[in-house]
Amino acid sequence: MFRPPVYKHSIPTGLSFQRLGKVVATPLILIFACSVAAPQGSPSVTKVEPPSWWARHTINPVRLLVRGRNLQGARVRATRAGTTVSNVVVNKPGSYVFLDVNIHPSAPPGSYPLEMETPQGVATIPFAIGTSLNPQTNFQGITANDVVYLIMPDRFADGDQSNNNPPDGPALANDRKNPRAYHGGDLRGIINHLQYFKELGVTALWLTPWYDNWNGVNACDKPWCPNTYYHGYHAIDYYGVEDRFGDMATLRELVHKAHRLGLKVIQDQVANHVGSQHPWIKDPPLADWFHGTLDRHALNKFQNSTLLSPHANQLEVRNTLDGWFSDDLPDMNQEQPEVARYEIQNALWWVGITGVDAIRQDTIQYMPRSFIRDLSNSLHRQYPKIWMVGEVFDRDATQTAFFIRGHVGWDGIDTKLDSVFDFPVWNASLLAFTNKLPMRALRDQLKYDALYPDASKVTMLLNNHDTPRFLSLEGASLEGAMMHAAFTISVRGIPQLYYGEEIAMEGKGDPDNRRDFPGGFPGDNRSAFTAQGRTATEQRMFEWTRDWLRLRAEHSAIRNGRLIDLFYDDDSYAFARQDRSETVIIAFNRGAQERKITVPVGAIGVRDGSELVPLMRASGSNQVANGNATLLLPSRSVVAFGVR
Ligand SMILES: [Ca+2]
Ligand SMILES: [Ca+2]
Ligand SMILES: [Ca+2]
Repeated sequence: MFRPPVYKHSIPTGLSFQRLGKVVATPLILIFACSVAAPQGSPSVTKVEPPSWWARHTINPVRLLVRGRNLQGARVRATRAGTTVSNVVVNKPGSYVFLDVNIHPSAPPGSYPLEMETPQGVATIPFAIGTSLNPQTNFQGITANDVVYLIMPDRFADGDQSNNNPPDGPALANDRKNPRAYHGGDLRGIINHLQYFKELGVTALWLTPWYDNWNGVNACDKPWCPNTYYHGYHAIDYYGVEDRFGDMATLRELVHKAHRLGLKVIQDQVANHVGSQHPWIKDPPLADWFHGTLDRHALNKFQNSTLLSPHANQLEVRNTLDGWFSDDLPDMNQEQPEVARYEIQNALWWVGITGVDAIRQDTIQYMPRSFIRDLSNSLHRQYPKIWMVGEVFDRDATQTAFFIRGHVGWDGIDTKLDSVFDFPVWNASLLAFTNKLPMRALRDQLKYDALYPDASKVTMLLNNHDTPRFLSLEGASLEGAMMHAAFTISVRGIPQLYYGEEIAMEGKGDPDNRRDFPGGFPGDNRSAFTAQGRTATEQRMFEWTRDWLRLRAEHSAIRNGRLIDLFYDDDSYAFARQDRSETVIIAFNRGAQERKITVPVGAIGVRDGSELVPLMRASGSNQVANGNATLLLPSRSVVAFGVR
């Protein structure tokens, strides 16, 4: 999530809730301003999180958070052999109970209700033991053999109009002319177009969050109102599927059908914050569940580098970790062990219940690094191949590299985070292919790969939902967009595309960069899902993207080979991707004139007498002599060469 406009500052200047020094959080701080002395009624249960778990899980016992009324004095017991209950703690207002459920390894799947008793009565806590999904076909992780495709479900395709008008959704919430309203896209719409992704050649779908969000409309007198949470980043239920997108059965169907086609699915998780309409806001399970309250909290000043610097003062560090991302995004306190436990179980539950292959973690740097490590370790303990990529939205590679698996920071922590988005190289590519930096800037940025334990692990984004689309950048051209795409696909790392870029979609910053995919919605007069429905420009970009993805799929060196610089100046950059079996040379010429460049291929073991042959379209080959090859490069384009 990129930094949104600041809606309002709700705390007076000078009031600060940042904490000085590390606070050792006590497990249960039950201090509430007023204790209710009113007569207590019979207990009731309204929510159980998680609602189910699994036998023989790496987390056992599982800790439940039960929401309800009149829970003071509650005692809880299991009603069925195979489960036992312990460590029951009721919060002071009697609105939440924490408890451990120990699951016997041999307990079969089924319903395991718990019985809760207070002096005023008895209530049932529904709970189930689920059937584990097959690890051969689920939880597969992401590697450089994959290509990720980012989708905003609301903006991609409306496959089920029956979910467009939930009972609590005002009419104003639906408006395809309002870029901040719901447009009707959903999970069924994605299921209906799975073949499109196969045709394009991507292998993994990252959907923006499917947690249930508030169905209402925010009103204000600012230009960004009326607005809705169509994007999914304001969860009101960490265990619910957005009702406008579908339900759990549809989500599981999507993952299952995607897997059958060889497509993986990545869930967008947001552990840093919830939406301001979450029931926790008015009634937090614990006094320190959040950093502050809706009325009294610090705002994040996004001094990201204070997280990196060993010399930062704690006032700034705590603001960056504890400040709210915006006034309406309450910041979770992962240093409260009950919060950390809740969030780690939540991440595991989604993977286990849906079979997703990977997680994209939003705004990850605003959570303690020790929590990122514990989350990563817990995920990998249960699902050895699972993969998590973190959003460290920063153009400084020192910052992004600080958060990736494989090195211990000055703080003694290795986050074990599998991947980070490569915003630094992405930024250099945007600037180079819109002629704002010389082409050698790509090589100059890539040299900072020295900061990563393994630079092949980074996720190389083409664009995302928080950034202007390429064609709406100043200085952009279709040829520039094509070179940017080819670079993203052929440089090291795991490529990540953003829906619509493959059809040369335009769009400035959020929310203009989240336009509807043509043909995905009832009444659309054409469909860009098919060649017949695309404009000539859209078709040209689609074929180009598809062809480069095919090239990547066909050549192991492009996916997993070493990256070796061969040539760089103002208008050209040429590099090799080389593994044990082959060498591929990718050469860019962004200039207006055709040109020849001489590259020292002898230095990478290509022998004199070999020929460099263009891999994508028939044109002349180039003989290697005296360790050099002279490559003919058409203007404003890129050529991939193989060695023969
Ligand atoms: Ca719909
Ligand atoms: Ca909803
Ligand atoms: Ca935070």
